[in-house]
Amino acid sequence: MYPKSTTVIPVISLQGQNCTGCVTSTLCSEYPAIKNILLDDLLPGVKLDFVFHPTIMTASGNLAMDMLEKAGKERGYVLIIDGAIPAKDDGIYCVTGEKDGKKSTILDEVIEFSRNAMLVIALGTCAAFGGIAAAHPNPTGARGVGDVFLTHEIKVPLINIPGCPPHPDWLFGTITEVLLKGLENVELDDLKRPKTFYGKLIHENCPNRAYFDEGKFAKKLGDKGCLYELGCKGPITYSDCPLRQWNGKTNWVIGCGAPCSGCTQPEFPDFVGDFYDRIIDVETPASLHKAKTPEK
Ligand code: FSX
Repeated sequence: MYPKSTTVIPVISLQGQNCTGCVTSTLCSEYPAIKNILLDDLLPGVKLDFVFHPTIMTASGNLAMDMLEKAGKERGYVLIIDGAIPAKDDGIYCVTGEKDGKKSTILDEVIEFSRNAMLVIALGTCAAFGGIAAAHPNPTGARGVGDVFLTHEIKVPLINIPGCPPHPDWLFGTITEVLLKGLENVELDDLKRPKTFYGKLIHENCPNRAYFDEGKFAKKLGDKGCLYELGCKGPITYSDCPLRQWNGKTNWVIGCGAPCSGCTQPEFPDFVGDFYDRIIDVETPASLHKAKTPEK
């Protein structure tokens, strides 16, 4: 039991088609540490209560399904969904449990448990936009939560926290921002991503930006220079990875000398191009110079 003065916010976590990378990443939160998120107040007097979480709960089978059903009858919980939702063939490609002897699919659960939620968070690019699960030829009809909401006319507030995987701060920082400012005051972009974390292109804060501006491009991994010609998707990708970094600010993808894969974008993975393929239609200083120079 919690002190009477504590506001307890129930959290239900559902998992669809995923690699569990989103959960693994966010459970590695360091500031605050995940043990403090699970056991202590997130803000003074406000506590998250993870009532159903397939990866960390000890209950299984009927006990777990009963807990989910009971939690879903209460109003005002936060529903976190990670992984894509296969919609083809009535969602049969992602069965998460049984209810009254019948298979329960993630599609059924998203529809059922979204309706009483005060906020739905689509965690990870698969949940936000379909991601890897929806890559061509998408045999299961995988979709993001927003698409499912459109089809089933679900009008609950939705925030997308893409990333393959997403940074733990993007999830817990967003929940904290909602609690501090109120949902209506959290600024989202057109893709329902919080601007606090996805407000700028990687390109704008990249430590290699000066190389790009000078037209100095790495020709192979390990070279000094901008990684644009080696397939870096930083010029079209919104996230604060260069500033926030990963694993307790240890490093991040470009800091390790690898190109950004564009994983927070709805075009990922099919339409951002292969990992090491140069994105086209980006104006580099060299192409701008060429465009401005009259042909002889
Ligand atoms: Fe997708 Fe997440 Fe990538 Fe994996 O839940 S966003 S494949 S990190 O696990 O769904």
